[in-house]
Amino acid sequence: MKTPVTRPILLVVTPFAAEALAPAREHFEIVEWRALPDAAVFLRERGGRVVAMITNGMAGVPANCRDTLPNLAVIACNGVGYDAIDVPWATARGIRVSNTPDILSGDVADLAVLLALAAHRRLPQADRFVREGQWQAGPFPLARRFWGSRVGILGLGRIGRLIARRAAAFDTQIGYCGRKPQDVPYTYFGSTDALAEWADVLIVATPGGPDTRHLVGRETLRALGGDGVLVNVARGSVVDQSALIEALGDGTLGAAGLDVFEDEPHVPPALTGSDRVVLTPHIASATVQTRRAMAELVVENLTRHARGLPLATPVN
Ligand code: 8YV
Repeated sequence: MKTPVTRPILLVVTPFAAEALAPAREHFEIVEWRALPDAAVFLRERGGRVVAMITNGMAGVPANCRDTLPNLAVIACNGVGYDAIDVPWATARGIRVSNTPDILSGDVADLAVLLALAAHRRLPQADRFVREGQWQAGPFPLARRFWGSRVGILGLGRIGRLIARRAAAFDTQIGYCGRKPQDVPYTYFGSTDALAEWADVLIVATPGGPDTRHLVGRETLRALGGDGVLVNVARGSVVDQSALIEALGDGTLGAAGLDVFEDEPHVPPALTGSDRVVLTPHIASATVQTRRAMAELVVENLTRHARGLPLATPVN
């Protein structure tokens, strides 16, 4: 069989496991966006051959690709959140978009509970206390209890529901806020601030994007209170980070466990230097098993597209 003179290109914008790409090689020539010596030259000379793209919910479609890839037909988002991808723009151009729902929910929920526990019991501070030899000078200060607390979940979607299930095992009461009440045995609150007023710990599990930008602001943090804990495993954009820093600084808020930030990977010194926070580098889905499953699903969506089949997990 003759090989076509030009092969369609799959443009890989964000870091992606090379071994997972094997099934895609049958259909596409793979080009790593970050390895290109000159993106402008690539777009000019080979942009017309790009039919598929892998990106994630933070990077989206690079700005200089929006009008330079006339044959782009599918964008596979390596993540459940696709807030940085302009889906209406893609749909208007007939570009299919997919994401990776469900398979990462358990890991994200695990990390949410881990951060809630670690922020309450001050796990990193206690670890440092032992390592730095401070124990010989006296005991570690008392922390706060997590079990039995009121856990408010902002966004009771697939991930929020798993967080609720896990948190309930700690004999907590569960409240939630979302677009509408659901058929669940948890207490519904009609606003973020009302949920925060009730809750001891507020766990953010809502999608990112313009609709939820700064949903957690100064008032929410004040309502959560000086003994309250904020956990964010969603997107940095959902929390007003300046208000959070201020609230942690003056004791308006007790503590925070954060996996996501407003300007990743940059985390301001006011957070890295704070004794009231537990910080992780956006790792909620970062286990070997889940990242492998995500990569396989991304590639499955691309190969299904190449075969003219419906996508496995379409967004539009
Ligand atoms: C990943 C995520 O860190 O699924 C999401 O929305 O933010 C995370 O799972 C990211 O997408 C990695 O590419």
